Amino acid sequence: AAEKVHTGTGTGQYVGTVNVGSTRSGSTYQLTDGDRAGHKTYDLNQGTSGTGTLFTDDNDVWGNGLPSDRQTAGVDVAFGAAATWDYYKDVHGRNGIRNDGVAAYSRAHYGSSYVNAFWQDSCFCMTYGDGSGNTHPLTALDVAAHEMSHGVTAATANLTYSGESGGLNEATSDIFAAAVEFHSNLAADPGDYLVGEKIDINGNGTPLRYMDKPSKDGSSRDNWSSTLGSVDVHYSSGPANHFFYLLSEGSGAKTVNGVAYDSPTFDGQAVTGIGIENAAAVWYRALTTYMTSSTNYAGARTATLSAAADLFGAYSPTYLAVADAWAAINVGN
Ligand code: ASN
Ligand code: ZN
Repeated sequence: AAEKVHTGTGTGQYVGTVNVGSTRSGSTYQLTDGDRAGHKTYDLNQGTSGTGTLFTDDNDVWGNGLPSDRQTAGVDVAFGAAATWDYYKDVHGRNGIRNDGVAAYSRAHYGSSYVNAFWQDSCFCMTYGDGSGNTHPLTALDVAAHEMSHGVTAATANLTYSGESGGLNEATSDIFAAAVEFHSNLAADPGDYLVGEKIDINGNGTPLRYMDKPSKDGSSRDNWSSTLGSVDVHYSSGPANHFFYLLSEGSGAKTVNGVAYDSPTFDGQAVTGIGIENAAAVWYRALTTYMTSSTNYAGARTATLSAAADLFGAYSPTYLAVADAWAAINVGN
């Protein structure tokens, strides 16, 4: 019978050296996290279907930080799943993605040079490619949190993945990716309002997305406009990401964990930041209590105002900051 152990350590490419949840089975260890409902991490070995093989190891020391060691990606994604599980449980009292105590599972090494990662409700699992040259895997902490949060959205508001609701679906994943990263407080990957900054997906050191000024990626929108619903959901997420940055940190230039931000606002609307923990609490309650599959940006505004009223009081300073942050992206003016 498998016996739970707590002694696994691993070195990922992005997370550094961390604890990983493993389980001993006979004379080997498995990457099965007994502390988090038995979440399993599999090696797809460049395949694109099934589960491949469960990562196993003979001494419970996993990966070496280099992509040439197959276990390295396993460490990053297992840690990402654990950190995201812990975040939802410890911060929001959510017991797993569906709040039913059941673990999802993770699959690393999907395909060859596959530059993406994805969540699927059909398998209740997330999957990660190895990136360009199989050396820039899409296995960073914020990517794992982003993908798992698609599962949370599907289990709650179930925002339709097109038009404005699709942008809000994408933004929800970016918002909780940032929240998980800050909450995890990893020396190797401190919290920021960038998405995918560890991967070097563009080969020039830039991240995939910027929440303080989404248009820095060349495609995302900074503010709501009547044409927002016609752009890709990874770009119509921009205004909601921008809202979340402004609500967390406020308008004006600011440096957080060594990253400099200067967030523009619509019509110069000033916003007083309430901190990322309060901002995430508002978004989580809005997502799980008020948003529905057809919620658009105007509906997200009323959902977050209702959430802020519940949590902090109607017309409290926090409630008013939420209203100001929406005005700062041209919603509710
Ligand atoms: N990685 C992408 C995402 O989570 C996959 C997709 O386009 N759905 O958004
Ligand atoms: Zn996504």
